Amino acid sequence: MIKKFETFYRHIIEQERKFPEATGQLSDLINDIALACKVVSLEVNRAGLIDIIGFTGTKNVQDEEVKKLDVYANEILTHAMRMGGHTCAVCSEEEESFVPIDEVYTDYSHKYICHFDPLDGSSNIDANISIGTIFSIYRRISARGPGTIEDCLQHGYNQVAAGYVVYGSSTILVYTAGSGVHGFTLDPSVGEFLLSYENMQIPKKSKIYSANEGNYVKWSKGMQNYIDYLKSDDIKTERPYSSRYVGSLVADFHRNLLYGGIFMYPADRKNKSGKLRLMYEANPLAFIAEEAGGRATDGKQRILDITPVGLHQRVPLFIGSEEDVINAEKFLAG
Ligand code: P6P
Repeated sequence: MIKKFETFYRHIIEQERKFPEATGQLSDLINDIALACKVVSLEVNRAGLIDIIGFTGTKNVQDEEVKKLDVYANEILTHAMRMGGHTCAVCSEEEESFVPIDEVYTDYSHKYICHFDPLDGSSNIDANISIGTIFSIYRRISARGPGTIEDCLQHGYNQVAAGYVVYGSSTILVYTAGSGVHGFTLDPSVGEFLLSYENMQIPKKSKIYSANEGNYVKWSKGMQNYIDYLKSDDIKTERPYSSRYVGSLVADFHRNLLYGGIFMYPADRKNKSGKLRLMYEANPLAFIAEEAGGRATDGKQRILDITPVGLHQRVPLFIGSEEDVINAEKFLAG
């Protein structure tokens, strides 16, 4: 079968043409993010050579050591959003609060909000393990001017687009704007993201589970029972499953999207709300997972239905193959 030779830009424009009322601003915004991620990819791939690996000596709002590449990625993405003219505010995992954006260009309505985790999995940077950028786009609620906290704290089901870029053996961008999930591989020789996965669908059932079993003793009995179930012998239900855990959400999610799998970061007796953040990790990946025929909940509730109360709110996350997530929920309720 001849594969389409389609750039990300062309794909976005094709999608836009399906909506006659579209002004092209969302297309511009998504392309601005893709350009920023190409720049980040350059630095991620050069980090070992130009000594920006290592700590800045500062800590972010999560009280985590900030790596130089984190800071760089955050600056690139925030600058791209500020200069792009299509967002009225951006919310970053690296920033305490949202960054309101004054109207740079009067001819744009600055009608979107963007949340992003500029460099997820950054603790893996100097081990040369895949890391990633996650983004999530909403329409603003306020009428005009710089964005407000109400613009930024919307339910995940209001997202108009979401995606991630995984910086690994190759740089791959995966996104959805509500019409399927599509993946693009960066060809560094031409500097373009080229279509490599069209209409991605996550297998309904898998044989892979991803969880940090170092937390086993802190998990609820239901969670422990589920992991024990996955590790026990039963040919009929293709158990035991394989355990795959990179410790970089984007890398684990991307593998499970391609091969099937369930990723779990549950609450535990130390982290009562789990570790991962609702607005710039769980919501964007949940939008993608559902568009790809998968499922994403906090163990009970659909991630996209969770009412946000804070920009850095954490939630337990069960995401991936639909049947596996449903089964996990049964054990958790048990
Ligand atoms: P743990 C990386 O720090 C991250 O936020 C996610 O990318 C990853 O899935 C998770 O934390 C790993 O957490 O506690 O297993 O090291």
